[in-house]
Amino acid sequence: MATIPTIWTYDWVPEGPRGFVRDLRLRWAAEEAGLPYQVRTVPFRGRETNHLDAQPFGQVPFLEDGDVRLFESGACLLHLAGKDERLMPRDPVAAADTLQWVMAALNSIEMASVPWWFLTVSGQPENPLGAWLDKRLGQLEAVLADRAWLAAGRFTVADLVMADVLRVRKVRERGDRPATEAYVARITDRPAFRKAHADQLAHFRAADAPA
Ligand SMILES: N[C@@H](CCC(=O)N[C@@H](CS)C(=O)NCC(=O)O)C(=O)O
Repeated sequence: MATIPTIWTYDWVPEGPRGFVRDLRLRWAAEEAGLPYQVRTVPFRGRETNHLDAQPFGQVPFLEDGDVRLFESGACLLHLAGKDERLMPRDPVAAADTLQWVMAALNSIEMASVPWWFLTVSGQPENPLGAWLDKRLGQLEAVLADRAWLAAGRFTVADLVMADVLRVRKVRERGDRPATEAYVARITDRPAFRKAHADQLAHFRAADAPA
């Protein structure tokens, strides 16, 4: 019997990260592909040690699909994308294009935006990473000014992960980048994103309810 993929997240998180916990990427991908899935949780409290066998950094998300166990949202997304052509085209040229933009989202944009964000929210008056982030965002703006989708001429998992990286409010507010702003607004208006987002908010809200 085929197993239903299980997306693992925390049982609860504080208000701030709600709507941005990366299990949302996996929920969103499954929704886009029409894949059935279930969500299970590990305790947020004690996360440094309580699930290191599944996620060696004590983070979420991680994914179970039959015998496949994966951590890192990018790896989990590529696994899900392998199941459905809507996320990753089967044509090798289009698939390679999609793959490179997934990696660019994680390894060229998020690898600048996350450290910048951490320094910003920790109150650094002069964030030394701002110029680096601005350069990357400006280069991406030039790409998005020319095309509606990052890869393959249509929506792919590359747009999903890039839009998720870019939709962080402080990143969005940084500079005037109309093509990027229109791109993020359009991608996050997809019904699959809206459902995944609403489901994550409901999941954490339910955990606030008194027992
Ligand atoms: N590179 C990892 C990052 C995972 C990550 O940052 N997870 C956050 C939630 S979105 C987390 O678990 N934070 C809690 C912590 O680091 O203690 C991925 O993409 O899966």
